[in-house]
Amino acid sequence: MKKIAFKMQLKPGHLQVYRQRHDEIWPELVQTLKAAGPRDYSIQHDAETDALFTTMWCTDDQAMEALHTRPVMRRWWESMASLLETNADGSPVSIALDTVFHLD
Ligand code: RM4
Repeated sequence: MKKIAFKMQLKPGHLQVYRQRHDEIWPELVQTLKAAGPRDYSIQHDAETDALFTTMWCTDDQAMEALHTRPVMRRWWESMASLLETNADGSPVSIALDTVFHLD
């Protein structure tokens, strides 16, 4: 398994709605995410910059890549577009973060 870390950018003033959307995450999306294999998936918010730091353990790179084309993922991203900085294709802007220390 490998650890994946990246950051996304929340648009200012949208934390409450962003949190609520995840509290009410679609069961179909949860199933699709779990089937792709990430474990211990979490998103942390930096109140100073509105950056969203995301970490997860990944078992299958290809399944994770394939997630990006799944209709439910595309619909979720579409529903998130007013909250997050997005790319032209609607996916959230995701900047990879390098691990510089890990104590197991
Ligand atoms: C995030 C973003 C990610 C998605 C999670 C569940 O805000 O849309 O791409 O994996 O929600």
